[in-house]
Amino acid sequence: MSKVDLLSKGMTTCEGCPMELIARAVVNTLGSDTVTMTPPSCAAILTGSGDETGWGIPSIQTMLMSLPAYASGVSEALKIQGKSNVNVMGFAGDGGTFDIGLQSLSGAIERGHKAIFICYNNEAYMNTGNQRSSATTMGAWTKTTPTGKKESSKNIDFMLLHQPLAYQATASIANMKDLKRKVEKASKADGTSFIHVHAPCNTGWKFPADKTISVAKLAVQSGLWLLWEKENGKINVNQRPKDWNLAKDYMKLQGRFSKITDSQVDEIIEQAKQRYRVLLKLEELECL
Ligand SMILES: Cc1ncc(C[n+]2csc(CCOP(=O)(O)OP(=O)(O)O)c2C)c(N)n1
Ligand code: SF4
Ligand SMILES: [Mg+2]
Repeated sequence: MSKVDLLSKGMTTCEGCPMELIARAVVNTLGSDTVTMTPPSCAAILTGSGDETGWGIPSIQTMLMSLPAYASGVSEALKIQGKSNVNVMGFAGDGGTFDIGLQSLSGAIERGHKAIFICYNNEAYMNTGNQRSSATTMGAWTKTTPTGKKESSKNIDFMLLHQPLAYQATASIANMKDLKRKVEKASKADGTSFIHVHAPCNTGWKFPADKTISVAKLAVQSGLWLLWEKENGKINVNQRPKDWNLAKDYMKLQGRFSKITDSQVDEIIEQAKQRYRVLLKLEELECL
């Protein structure tokens, strides 16, 4: 951990914001030799505009569709300057990662730039008022899914298994030690890293601000959010689901699921079980 907090206190994020918590943990783990960038999103609050920024490190406000292209450029420039000790960290939401920035992310991974991409997944376009993204869970209310989202969330982690990532992981604010360990691994990886962090957003998901960590814990314990990593071609599951039925408690805490149907709940749990079964099979392989 760095000795000083590399993200200012008193940012104008919502009370109980998971994104700010993730950003603080990530930047303080990476340390001051880091350059960061955010796209338009809630994370842009951290980067700020004009003369003010919350980061205690160099930061760039990028466009939504091309943060990974900016990161590629910064990474190559640092390489030319011989600054191999500087981390390049992209910090984007699900909209900027799963949807609008996906092409650029895929290109950066394919070229293998040394950069760490953190996706904090709050499952919607929150900064523009809570519109659905491809990461939104089925059945969830958003401004553009007033009767609940009909489609399943995109499984970006499995999609990226087929891209040449030097390090890949999922993480959660329910297990900060695990998150920080993964960030450290990503900083040492020789190539592109991707860490996908669950970000229960009390404002958009409609639960009390003091329940952010409780909601994150229920997601992990219920198996709706699986913690695993892929390193040197090998998959490791880091935390086993405790009880699939906790998925119902997880959803009951959140107003966004007030219109979800029983069959959608069953389908979501079945999909989570299936993802877990696939992960366990992949874990058996020596190299993927
Ligand atoms: C190309 C482009 N399309 C749309 C927008 C408008 N826009 C700004 S922030 C944002 C939401 C981004 O959502 P996400 O990446 O999930 O981050 P969050 O706001 O949830 O933190 C959108 C759609 C934009 N700035 N650029
Ligand atoms: S909308 Fe959600 S992610 Fe955005 S600042 Fe508020 S709590 Fe954080
Ligand atoms: Mg989002």
